[in-house]
Order: sequence, then C-alpha cells, then structure tokens
Amino acid sequence: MKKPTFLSSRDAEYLVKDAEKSVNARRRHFLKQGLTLGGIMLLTGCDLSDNASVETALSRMSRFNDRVQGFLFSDRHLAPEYTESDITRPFPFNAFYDRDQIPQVDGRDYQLAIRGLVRDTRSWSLPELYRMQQVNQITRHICVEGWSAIGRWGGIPFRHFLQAIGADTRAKYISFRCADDYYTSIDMATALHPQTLLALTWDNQILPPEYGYPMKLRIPTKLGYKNPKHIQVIEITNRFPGGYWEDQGYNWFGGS
Ligand SMILES: Nc1nc2c(c(=O)[nH]1)N[C@H]1C(S)=C(S)[C@@H](COP(=O)(O)O)O[C@H]1N2
Ligand SMILES: [Mo]
Repeated sequence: MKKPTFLSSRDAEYLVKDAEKSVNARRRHFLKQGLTLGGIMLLTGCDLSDNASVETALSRMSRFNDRVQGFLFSDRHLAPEYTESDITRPFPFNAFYDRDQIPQVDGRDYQLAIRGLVRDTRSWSLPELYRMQQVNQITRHICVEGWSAIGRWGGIPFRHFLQAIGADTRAKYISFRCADDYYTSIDMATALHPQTLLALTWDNQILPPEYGYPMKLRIPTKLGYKNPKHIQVIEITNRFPGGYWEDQGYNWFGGS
C-alpha cells in the first residue's frame, strides 16, 4: 500500500469549490450538509484554520473513490449479500507486509482483552467465543488499492458481543489493536450494524492465519482497511482512536 500524497498549496475556498465539482450525485447526497468548511472539518477531523490543514483535509477526502462510495452508500441500508457460487477463489491476502510476516497467533493461550467503557472487562478465550451463537454471511470486501472480492465469513454479530460485555452504547468509538501492530477504529453505529461480525471463520473453516486468525471484524459496509484482522484488544472509548492507514491520510469513516 502506498502512503497518500498531498495536494499542492492553494487557497481554501478555491480548493473547496474544486472538490465540490468532482463529487458525483450520490456522494453529494451523502454530503448534503454541504461541502462547507465546517462540513469538511467534521468529516476529516482537520482544523481548517491554515493552508496545510486544508490540504490535509482535501487529501483525506480525495481518498474516497467515487465508484466505491456509490456502492457502499447504496440506498438500501444493508450491504448486498451473495451466493456460494459468487465466492472469489482464491481469496486475496492483503496486509501492510508480505505473507512471510503473517502473525502466528497461538490459539491455546489466546485471550481477547476488553477495555474502556464496559460493565465487564474480563478477557475471552477462544472456546468461550466459539460457544456464542454464530451467523454466516457472503459479502464483498473492497480494498482502496483497487480490488474487491466476495467471501464468506461466520461469527458473532458484533452487537451481541457488545451486549455480552455490557458495552456503553452511548460511547462514540470502538478501537481495535491487532497482533501485527495494526489498529483501527469505528463509530458506535457501525459497531451495532446488523451485518457487522466478530468473524471467527472464513469459508466455513476456522479463520486461516492470512485472513486474520483467530478473529477479525468483518464490516461489509466499510472499506477493507476498516476490517481489522488478528484482533487482540477491543476498547470502547470517547477518545478518537484513529487507525494505521487513517493516521496517514485515509478517510476515517471509510464507508457508509
Ligand atoms: N491486522 C491487520 N488487519 C488488516 C490489515 C493489516 O495489515 N493488518 N490490512 C487491512 C486491509 S488494507 C485489507 S484490504 C484487509 C485484507 O484482508 P484479507 O487479507 O482477508 O483480504 O485487511 C485489513 N485489516
Ligand atoms: Mo485494503
């Protein structure tokens, strides 16, 4: 994956107008609050009081691929689901490193740590997680690097897991820390979305190492980088947690 490049220096108002011209109708609908300076500040988390921040903000917005946005921001609230014969084989592997560096997590002493605004911060072993009620879904994974693939994931609806730990659902963010030093975070609405899954299987087998053993968060309404693999720590928090790619300029929202 490449790091984002930043735009050249220009006047704030002019850049905003320019950006506005390049957005498609659907995205304009999403941004119907307007591509105002205030809106951009909210969307990107950038303070627009100086030119450098304006460039960063617009660069973050330009990370959006309009076609992908059109797909993710479908009028239906749910991401499309597919059938067995649609599954992409072989399913692609992607990470910020090569295959030979895939973390080898030992499931026997694995513990999922829970932190932050929850009633119960006790850790979870894999057998405990496997005993919770599981569902299956076949959905499309979209990576900003320009590929997409359909796969089948099974696991615990994340909202059920949040219930089980007594998460404060008024909190703003859920952050994820992974065995490979990757990290990302999502908003509470996405965490509670019915298709967001704490995935323990891929294609009806225990999640293979390359796809995130022992567990990943599968969010079909979000781009690939918002789907953390090899999760070790889940934290419920009101402090904005950012993410590995997000902190380098990728859009934090990254989906619908
Ligand atoms: N822990 C971890 N999770 C991660 C990544 C990573 O490098 N490490 N890469 C992200 C990106 S950019 C993509 S596209 C998907 C790739 O998932 P896959 O290997 O199952 O296709 O994982 C996401 N989650
Ligand atoms: Mo990705």
